[in-house]
Amino acid sequence: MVREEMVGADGNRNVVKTRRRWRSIAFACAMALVCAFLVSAGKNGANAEESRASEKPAAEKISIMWWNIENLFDFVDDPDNDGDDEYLPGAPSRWNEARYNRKLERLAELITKAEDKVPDVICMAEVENKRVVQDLANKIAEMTGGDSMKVYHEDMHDARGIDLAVISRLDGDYRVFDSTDYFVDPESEERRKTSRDHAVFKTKVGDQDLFIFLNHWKSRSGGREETAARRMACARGARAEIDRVRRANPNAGILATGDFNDDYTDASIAFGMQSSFSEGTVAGDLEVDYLFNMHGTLATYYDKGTLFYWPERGWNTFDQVMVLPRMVGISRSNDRSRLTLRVVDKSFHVVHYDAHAFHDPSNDPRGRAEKYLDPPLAFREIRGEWQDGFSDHFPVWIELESSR
Ligand SMILES: [Ca+2]
Ligand SMILES: [Ca+2]
Ligand SMILES: [Ca+2]
Repeated sequence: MVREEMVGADGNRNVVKTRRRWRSIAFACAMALVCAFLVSAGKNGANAEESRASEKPAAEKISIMWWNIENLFDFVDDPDNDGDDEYLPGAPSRWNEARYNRKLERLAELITKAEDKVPDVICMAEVENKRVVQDLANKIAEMTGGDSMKVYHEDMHDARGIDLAVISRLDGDYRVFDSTDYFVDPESEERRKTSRDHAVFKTKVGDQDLFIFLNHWKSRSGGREETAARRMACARGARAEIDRVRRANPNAGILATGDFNDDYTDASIAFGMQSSFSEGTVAGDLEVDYLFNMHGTLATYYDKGTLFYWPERGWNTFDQVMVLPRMVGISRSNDRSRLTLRVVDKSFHVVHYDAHAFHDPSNDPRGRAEKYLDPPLAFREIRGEWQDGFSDHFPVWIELESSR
C-alpha cells in the first residue's frame, strides 16, 4: 500500500528507494527488539542470581523423627519445679552428671546411627528445659562432626515441668498452645493438671509451607477408661488449632505427630483428631475432614508398636503421624488446595535400632520369633538392675518431598 502511494512521476526509482528505506527501518527495529530482549534477559538472570544468593533455598525433601525420649532431666535442682526432684543426685534414682551425660550420648547415638541419615527435624517429648535440648543438639553435633542444629523450645504447663521441643537444621517458627478450653470442666482449677499444652513448628519444604503439630497427651496413669476424657480434651484442643491454621493457610502441609497415649484405633484419635487409617474411608466419606493416620500403612502387629506394656505383655501404638489426605495421594472431590507436598512412599516406619531392643527370650507372649518382638530398652533401673538403654518408646520416622 505504501509502495503504491509513492508511485508518481518517477515511479520506479521512488519505489526502489522506498523499499530500501523500509528495509533499513525494519532492520533497525528488529535490532532494537533483539537488543531489548538481550538486555531484559540479562537483567532477569541477574535478578534470579541475586535472589538465589540472598535467600537460601528450602530443602525439597526432608526427614522427620518423632521420639518420646523419656525424662531428659538435667542434674540441677530447679527450685520452682518439684517435678525435677526425683532427678537429683540425692533422690532414689541417684541421677547425676555422669548419668545425664550418658543419657545424652545414648539419645544422640540413636539419632545419628539408627538410619542412613540424621533427621532434618527431630520432634521430642519429655525434656526438662531448653538447656537439656541444647545439650542434646551439641551432643549430636559432636557425633556427626557438624554444626549444632537449631533448638526450638518453650516451657509448658506440665506438673513435672516436662516439655515438647524441636531440634532441626531447618529455619522455622515454634509456638506452644493449650487445649484447656476443651477440657470437660474448663472452669476447674484442676484444668491445667488434667489437660496438656501442645506445640506447632512451622517450616518450609521447597516452596511449600509445612506445619508440624507436636502432641504429648495425658497418660493412662489412673486407669485407661478413667483418664480417657483427658485425652479426648487434648484431641479436641489439638484439632481445633489444626483447623484454625488450615483456614488461614489453605495450601499448607499439615502433619500431626506425638505420643498420644492412645492407640491409632482409639476414640480420641478417630473422633477427637478425626484421623482414619483407612484409605477408603478417607477418600469416600466427605462428611468428615479427615487426617490420614500413617499407621494404616504398616503391615504387622510388630511393625506398629512403639511402646511395650509389660503388665499385659502387649504393644501400644501411642506414637503416630497423621497428615492431610492429599499428602499421601488420596484425592477428595471437595479438596481445593494447591498443596504439592507428598509423603515419600513407604518412608513412614517405627525406628528399630538394634541396641535399643531389650533382648529377653522370656518376653515372648505368643511363642513367636519376629525380629522386633523385643521391646524398647529404657535408660533406668528395671527390676533392680540398671539398664543402659535409651527410652521406653521407639521413635517414628517419615519423609516428605515437595513435588513441583
Ligand atoms: Ca533439674
Ligand atoms: Ca525442684
Ligand atoms: Ca520445663
